[in-house]
Amino acid sequence: MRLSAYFMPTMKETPAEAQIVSHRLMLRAGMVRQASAGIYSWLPLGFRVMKKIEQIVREEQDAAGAQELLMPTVQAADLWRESGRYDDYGKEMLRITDRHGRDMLYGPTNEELITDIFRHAVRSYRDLPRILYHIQWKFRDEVRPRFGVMRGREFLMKDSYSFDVDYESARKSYNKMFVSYLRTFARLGLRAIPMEAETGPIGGNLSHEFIILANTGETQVFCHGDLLAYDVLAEEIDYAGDLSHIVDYWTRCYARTDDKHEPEVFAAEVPDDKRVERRGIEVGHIFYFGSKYSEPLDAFVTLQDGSQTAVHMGSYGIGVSRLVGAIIEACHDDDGIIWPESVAPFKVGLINLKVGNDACDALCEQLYGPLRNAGVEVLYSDRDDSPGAKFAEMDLIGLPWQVVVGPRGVKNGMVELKSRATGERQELAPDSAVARLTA
Ligand code: 5CA
Repeated sequence: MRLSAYFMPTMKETPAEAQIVSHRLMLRAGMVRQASAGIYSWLPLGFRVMKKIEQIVREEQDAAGAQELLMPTVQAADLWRESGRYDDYGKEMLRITDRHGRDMLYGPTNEELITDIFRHAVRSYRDLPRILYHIQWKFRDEVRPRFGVMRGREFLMKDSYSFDVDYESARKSYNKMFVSYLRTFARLGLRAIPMEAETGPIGGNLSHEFIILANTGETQVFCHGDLLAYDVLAEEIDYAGDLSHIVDYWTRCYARTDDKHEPEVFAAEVPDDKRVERRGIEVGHIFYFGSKYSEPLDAFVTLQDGSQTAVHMGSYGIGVSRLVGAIIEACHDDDGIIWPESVAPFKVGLINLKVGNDACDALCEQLYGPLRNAGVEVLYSDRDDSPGAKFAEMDLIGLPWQVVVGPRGVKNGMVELKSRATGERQELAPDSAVARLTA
């Protein structure tokens, strides 16, 4: 993509309304624009990042055996009356009346709708277990939407739902999602720690929040420091096998959000020098709630002996749009964003320091073409701006690699390759730079 043709409305000033760094950087980098309180338009740069996150979430859900479908955003109120949540949900639910006077709502979550799909389709234990998921916009009329996309009113969530015949089987589904969440967040470049958590309006008695540590997080968390060193990607995962040893490993140390925190237990279980008390951002939340929805909504299956049982269910959420902000909270410096390569909107920023200089222009084209042909996503800074402005802009938007082409280097047939994360610079021949970036 040539920057001269790209829609990326960056800002030099720091927007006054943004209180936290991720919000400031997202506005400055031209990733989002507020449409109204807690509701955002995603501009091309931000949208690219969100799509990459979505794809990693999808790949890890699929690997765990979950199947993707798509439910609508607008739901009928009657279904929520059946579960009893229509009134319970309170003012957070956006209620809508259609032209026929029917009560509708913009879904804040989908337990009722998925249970409705399931009860009409499945009658026998033979059709279980199943895990279904979708990636869809939600609306919650939060009292205080804030911090940009971190606590929005409209936000993109991946929500999965599991259906099993009994607790043992449901626990296996829960474990699959638990492990797939660990892998998902690690692939996004994040260290997310599963913590015992309250279940709130979703319900049930078994639940973990996946938390990344950040000073701007909204939750106070307490955990054992050893959890910060675990590496899940090093492990071979067999989703068909028993995953309980991995879940046990990740849950044997103290890790709780403030709702579940017990200071005496924390003090007794965790040595002084290992106690971590920090703020955290909730990027995922998983729940097992048994028959909380299947019973009132009449989602029963017939077992082998002919008896009927309400299906055991769980639900599993990831805040896809929140993750864009959360990753920035975890990955930035004073100059701007530092994208992990897996979610970067482009891998390479190609900087032409002297647009209009024949040798510089030609060398840039000589890099731009082969990189693109090799499938590398390149943003080519081809506008006639000052070098300082170009460097600042590239650092702000945080692409992992910068290739700098200037008149001095061109004379010697060299370009400069800079890593945004480490700041390390290297002089290379253009071919070597291409080879390095396509390796
Ligand atoms: N039905 C369950 C799981 S599918 C559910 O709704 N869980 S949740 O309420 O915990 O939301 C799941 C995830 O969505 C959260 O972990 C968080 O990352 C994200 N999320 C929740 N509320 C917001 C919000 N207002 N803005 C942005 N992301 C949010």
